[in-house]
Amino acid sequence: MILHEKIATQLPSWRERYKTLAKEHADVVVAQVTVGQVVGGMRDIKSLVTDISYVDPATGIKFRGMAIPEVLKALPKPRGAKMPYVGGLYYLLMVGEVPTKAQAEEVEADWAKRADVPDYVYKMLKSMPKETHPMTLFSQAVLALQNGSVFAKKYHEGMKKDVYWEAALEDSMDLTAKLPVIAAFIYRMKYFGETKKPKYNARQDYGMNFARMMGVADVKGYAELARLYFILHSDHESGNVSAHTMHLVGSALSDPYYAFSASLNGLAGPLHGLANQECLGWLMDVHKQFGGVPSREELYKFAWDTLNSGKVIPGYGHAVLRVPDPRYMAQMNFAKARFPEDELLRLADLVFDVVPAVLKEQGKAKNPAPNVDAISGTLQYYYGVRDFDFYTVLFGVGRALGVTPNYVWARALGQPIERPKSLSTAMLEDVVAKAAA
Ligand code: CMX
Repeated sequence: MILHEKIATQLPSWRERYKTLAKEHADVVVAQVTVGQVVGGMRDIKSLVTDISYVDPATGIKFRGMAIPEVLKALPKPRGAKMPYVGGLYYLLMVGEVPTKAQAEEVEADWAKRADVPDYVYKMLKSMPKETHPMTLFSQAVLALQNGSVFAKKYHEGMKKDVYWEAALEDSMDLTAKLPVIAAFIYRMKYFGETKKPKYNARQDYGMNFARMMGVADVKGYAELARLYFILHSDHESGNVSAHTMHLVGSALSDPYYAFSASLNGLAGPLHGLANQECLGWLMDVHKQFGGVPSREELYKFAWDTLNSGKVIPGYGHAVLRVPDPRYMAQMNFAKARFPEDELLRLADLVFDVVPAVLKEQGKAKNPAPNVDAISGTLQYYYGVRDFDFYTVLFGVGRALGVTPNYVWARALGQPIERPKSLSTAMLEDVVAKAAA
């Protein structure tokens, strides 16, 4: 397998660098930790290592050192497509190099061979109550696949530590190959009552397969969006809930299925992956209230009304970023190039014009600019995927592409089990008293 060969070649030098840090520089101080950070969700504490992606507050996410526009330009594309092969992005994240077209196609071909989902998984999904949330179904399906984990099997057979990553890579390829099939099945079953097994076509790429299996009207257009969406949602450093959960659970040597199912459960939370449906909901509220796109003045007032009622304006602000999220910009550019006249898109664009000024006036948000969620639902809606509660499943398919390379490299570098230290409230008060003395 091409990813295996590449990682195997790079591994000795990475292991050497990692070992040097751990053995020779273990006592070097990285940063101070404040009481605010301890009681504030460990915000910004520099305590994770990843070389897959980095969020730069001033420029946004970088995948293996490359900004979003660079990634979209440099990665090879299927014939006739403007958006890159998802397999090319996976190659980039796994090995840190831009693949040739042949290399990206090799990953895609490997996925096609692994995309078959066992019957018992479909049976299990079909037996769940109708009102089950699609994220519950998605996470359950991933957990059900754990039965086939190469990592778990080899671990119990006594696999040596220095080859953990090989089994992790096998599981990661199997898992990411099956996710679009499972997601599309859940979509057709839940919202259309169809339970036919989706068929992955080896002659089509990941994005096209997903679009076709989803049964949308404009398969070609939606395939382009799927490629973009999965790439943009893949990775965002390791501290966010879904990525960190994958890392934490994986650090116990739970296999990639166990770890990713847990990661999805975190993604399902309203403060994480669920935000995109709230953003579209807010836009729809505006649309409904004014019977279309309002004037600037009307929108200005509506935004203030939202703030005055004690709510946040969804899709705006960010914990780390201090500029418009490049993932937002990439999706906005995509939509403007394809359906500039769409009413919801025009509304989203007006919001981009008006809301940052309102948030600045209010003076609370550190970043009044839009984040990725401000627009992603609008694009899905345009292509007919209108069941809001499904959007987090889409996010989950994309997120797997980032968290599995992190899992593979964590095993390759022998990253240990996570075990931060807890303090009691009294101990923390004691720290404060001593600092004041
Ligand atoms: N509307 C209204 N108020 C906002 C705001 C917004 N969009 N964004 C931030 N604020 C407020 C915060 O609620 C906070 O108020 P308090 O001091 O009263 O608690 C203040 O501004 C300072 O917050 P911050 O430091 O700028 O932002 P945080 O790091 O605490 O939170 C985030 C970041 C994204 C949760 C926040 O901006 C928010 O709630 N945005 C709206 C929801 C949203 O879009 N979520 C999707 C996030 C996507 C992602 O993480 O990738």
